[in-house]
Amino acid sequence: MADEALSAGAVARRLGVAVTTLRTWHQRYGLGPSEHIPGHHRRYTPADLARLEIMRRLTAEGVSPAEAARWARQAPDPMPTGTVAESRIRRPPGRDGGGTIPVGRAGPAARGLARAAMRLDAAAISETIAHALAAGGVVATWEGLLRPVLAGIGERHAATAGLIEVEHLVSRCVSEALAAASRAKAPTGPARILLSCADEEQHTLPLEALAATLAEAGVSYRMLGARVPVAALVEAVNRTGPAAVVLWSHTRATADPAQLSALLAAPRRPLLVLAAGPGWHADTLPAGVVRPADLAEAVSLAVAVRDSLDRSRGD
Ligand code: B12
Repeated sequence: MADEALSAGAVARRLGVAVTTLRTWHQRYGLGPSEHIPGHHRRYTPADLARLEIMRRLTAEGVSPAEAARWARQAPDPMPTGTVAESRIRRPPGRDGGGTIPVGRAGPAARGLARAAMRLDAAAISETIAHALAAGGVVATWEGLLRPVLAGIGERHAATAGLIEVEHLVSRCVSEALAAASRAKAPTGPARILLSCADEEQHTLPLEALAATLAEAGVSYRMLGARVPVAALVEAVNRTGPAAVVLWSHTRATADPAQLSALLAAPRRPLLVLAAGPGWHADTLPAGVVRPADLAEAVSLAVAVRDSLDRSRGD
């Protein structure tokens, strides 16, 4: 049993609820961890987890916490699969908008985040992201947690035209978490990398993930953010002389290669111009523009340019 017992943080991530919610359910309704090894924090057993899962599902359906806790405490120990009780509890939830966000083969944290997103539970969304960032860093959090959930939201939206409120709330929580991670590691020194979205491009999250990864790697950058008209982008390049510019386009509609040509023709032409994002098409890019395949490649290219500049200046 000891091997399967979980900490409060692990249970919170699995269920997609905040740790403070677990604490409340423990203190008010007695749904706490039952395993106690002397000298250690109490741990949640599979039976505790099954009860909390019932609590979460019923409260999400609008049942009052006190009533939900009464049902949860009565659950058999642990609940057998396929029983009438289980099928009642596992029916599609009501208050959390119905259905789920597909996350493919992503792990329990991504499933927890997807559930928290469907409930519009901002505290749990933020806590899950912050925990992943602290535990695994930005690239692992982006690839293993955020990307699957964002892609799943996109998939559900394309199929149902719904979930716009979920998309907006999750986007905001992701932005806040990445900004906090960037601030915590804010590098000093001249910003030699310029990050910008293409004109009319509002998808900023991948660029924000890149910014946070650069901060983590100690690389200074300047972030222009969403919807940058080409004249403004060229103006920024001429005023700041970055070694590399990353121009993000998420959709075909914003991927006008003339923006890249304008960068290459700028009086202070950057050493490296990166066309990042699924909007760009390799065969329409001007010669000399590099297209990274993913976040890790974009980061290593930016770091390489920064390093070669430092070497040539003897920093
Ligand atoms: C969140 C979101 C929004 C938010 C963005 C908030 C923000 N601050 O970024 C808001 C609500 C603003 C939004 C608006 C719109 N959206 Co939107 N949005 C999304 C969503 C759900 C996630 C976007 C994201 O961050 N993706 C990140 C990952 C998941 O994307 P990916 O494709 O797997 O990316 C990989 C590659 O790009 C590669 N990569 C290659 N190079 C590099 C370099 C770096 C640095 C990185 C990090 C990665 C990388 O790795 C990435 C993964 O790491 C997507 C769904 C999706 N699948 O992307 C829709 C999606 C992109 N949106 C879509 C649409 C249609 C729109 C709107 C037009 C809706 C509307 N009618 O208004 C507007 C467009 C506004 C505009 N002009 O830009 C469509 C685009 C369809 C298409 N191909 O043309 C999508 C695919 C949803 C869908 N299935 O319909 N959206």
